[in-house]
Amino acid sequence: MPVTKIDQIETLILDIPTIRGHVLSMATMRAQSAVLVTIRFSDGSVGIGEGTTIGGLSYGAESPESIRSAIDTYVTPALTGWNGDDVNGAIQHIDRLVKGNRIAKAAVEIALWDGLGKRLGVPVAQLFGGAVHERLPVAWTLASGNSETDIAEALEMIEMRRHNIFKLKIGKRSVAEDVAHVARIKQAVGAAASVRVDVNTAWSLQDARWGLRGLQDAGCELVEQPLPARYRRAMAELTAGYEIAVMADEALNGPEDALEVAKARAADVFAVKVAQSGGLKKAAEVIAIGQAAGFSLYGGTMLETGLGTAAALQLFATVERLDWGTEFFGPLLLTDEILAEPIAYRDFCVEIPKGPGIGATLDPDKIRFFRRDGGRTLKA
Ligand code: MUC
Ligand code: MG
Repeated sequence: MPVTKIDQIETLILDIPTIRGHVLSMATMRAQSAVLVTIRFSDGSVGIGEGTTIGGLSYGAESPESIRSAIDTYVTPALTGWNGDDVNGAIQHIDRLVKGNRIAKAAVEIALWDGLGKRLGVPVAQLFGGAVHERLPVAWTLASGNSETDIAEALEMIEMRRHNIFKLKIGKRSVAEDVAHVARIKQAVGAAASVRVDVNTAWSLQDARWGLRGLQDAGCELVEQPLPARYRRAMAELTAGYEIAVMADEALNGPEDALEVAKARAADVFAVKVAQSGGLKKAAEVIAIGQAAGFSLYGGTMLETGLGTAAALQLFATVERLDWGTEFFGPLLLTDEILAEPIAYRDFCVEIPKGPGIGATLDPDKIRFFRRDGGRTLKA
């Protein structure tokens, strides 16, 4: 049988507005910019992938523009002509040539798995040993910047049976104001919902000591990345010092970080993100390290569109225990859907897409409309 080669790797940036301002400690998002990767193989098959970050360069070292440029300038020339079925070989080859740039690598790797799954006629979950879940619990992030708006949004989500896990974005205001905001929301939703917070590294250790005490008294169950990513000892102090669960997010950039966080006991929970890990394979390694070290797991998002969300769902469907559920709500934060068939959300869960590859098909009109370098002709 002839080898199926990688013929072409195309990238483009999509800018899709969010349904409301998404107020985070380091940026307010009004749109999400996703790098869409399309790989064309010599047998005519096609794989798609996505790389996103949050708030330009305010979240991490990669931006939509750098993701696209890393792929076009360095990854594409190295992979053109490579055996498309040799996903592991391709990942290892790129790892030798390109340092860092995990989101760029993840976007390409997802497209490789998607192409392979489609050629074999199986979902990507099958390539990772098979799905053990058909649906997963899914959180929603309350980040309007206003307590009353957040409460109304939360109550509506519970009523719709769409979400009963809420992650509140804090860290922009004073610790006392943030704790009061969280307490009001927890009081409004009561036992009907789990309330957690994400500080996105905004606190000092001193802030965090007051913050964690106040949050746990308010009934908040978990605090995500209160301190900067490199403060492992301080994160370990918080983890050991309070009942509220501490989750690592920005601290986890791939398996090597996972090992260091595990050794330092610098969290109770791993927020595992496909993009931040460097792809599905590396995310599976982060998961394995977390499991082996006795950490709880959570499926994290970089607010991907339906495409990246479908890819993440393929992997997380194979994970036995996700004690803290997932936050794969990215497509719901956007004003428009780019998949021909949207991912389904019901009964507080997200459903794992079926079909070969990552189980996602793009709507070409929407891609034309939202692409940065053209389009905008679609009549809604
Ligand atoms: C983050 O830091 O976890 C995930 C959900 C959300 O609202 O923002 C992201 C980023
Ligand atoms: Mg986070």
